[in-house]
Amino acid sequence: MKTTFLNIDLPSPLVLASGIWGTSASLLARAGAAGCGAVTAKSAGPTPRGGHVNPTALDWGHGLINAIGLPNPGAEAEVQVLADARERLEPLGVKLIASFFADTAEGFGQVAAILARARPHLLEANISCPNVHSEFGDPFAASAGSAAEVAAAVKRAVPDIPLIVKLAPNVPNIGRIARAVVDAGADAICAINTMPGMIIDIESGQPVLQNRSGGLSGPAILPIALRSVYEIHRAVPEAPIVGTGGVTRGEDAIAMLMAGATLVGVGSAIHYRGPGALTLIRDEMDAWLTAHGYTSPADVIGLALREPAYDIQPTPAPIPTDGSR
Ligand code: RRO
Repeated sequence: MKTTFLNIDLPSPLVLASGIWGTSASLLARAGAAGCGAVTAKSAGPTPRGGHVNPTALDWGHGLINAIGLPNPGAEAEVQVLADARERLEPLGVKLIASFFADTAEGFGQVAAILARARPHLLEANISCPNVHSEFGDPFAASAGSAAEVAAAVKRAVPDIPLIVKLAPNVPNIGRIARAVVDAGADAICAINTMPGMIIDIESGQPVLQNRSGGLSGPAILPIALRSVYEIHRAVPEAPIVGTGGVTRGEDAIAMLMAGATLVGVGSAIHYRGPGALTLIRDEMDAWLTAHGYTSPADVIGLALREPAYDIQPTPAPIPTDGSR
C-alpha cells in the first residue's frame, strides 16, 4: 500500500481529512497509527476562534451536516500542536499536513509562514469552508481568480513546502479552478470540501444547525466527489489529487483512485465505522487490489478516464408492434 505523493513516500494512500480528529497532537498520532499515510490537522487561522454555537453537527440519515465554524487556537498556538504531532508521527513514517485559512490572500501567506515553523511535510490551504459566508463572504474557492491569488500568495510566503489547495464542489467548472490554482503555483489539489446544505426540523419549522446551513459529508456526497476528482484530473493531469468526500469503504477509495486521485481522504467514515475505520478501509483496499491482480494503488489511478475497451452502445429497446406506443 506504499504510495508516493509529490516525491514524498507514504505508507498508505489514505489521508485523515481535515476537521476530523485533527485538533490535537495525540489525536493526529492516533489516526497515524490507524492506517493513514498522512494526517491533516484542523484548519488554523490568524487568531483564535471559538467557532459556531451548538447544534453544530448532525447525522441526518444519509450523511452528516456540520457548521463547526472554524474553531482553532490561532496560528501561533497551532505551531506547537503541529510540532508535537510531527514528532509523534515520525517513527510511523506518516506525514503531517497543516491546514489553514485566512480572510485575505495575503493573510493565507502570513498564516502559512507561521505554521511553516513546525515544518509540516505539506501545507493545505482551505479556501472552501462553506460555513463562514456571513463573516467572510464567498469562499476563495468560488472563482478561479480568487483561488489563484491565494495559491500565489502562499507560494510567495513559503516556497519550500509543497502546497495543496482544497477546492469546493459547488462551482460550475471545478477543472477550470484547479487549472488556475496550479498555474499560480499550487503543487496539488484536495477535492472536495463539504457540500453546502440545510436540514429543517419540521416541528419547529427551523433549520437544525444554529448556523442554519452547513456542509454535507458522508456517503451522500461520494458521487459528487468522484465527479469533481475526475474533472480535475482531466483538466490538470500533472497535479496529484487528494480525493476526499464520502469514502466509507475500501471500494469507495478504489473508485476515488480510478477517478484520478493519488491519495484518498477519509473523514466522516470515522463516525460511521468507529476509530478502526481507517484500518478497515486500508485493508479492504489492499484485499480488492490483490484479488484483482494489482500490486499497488498507483496501478488503478485514473482508470475511469480511459476510453472503454468494450462496446458500450446501448441495445435499443424493441419497438412494440401491438400499437401500445
Ligand atoms: O469548521 C467548519 O465548520 C468546517 C470547515 Br473549516 C470546513 O472546511 N469544512 C466544513 O465542512 N466545516
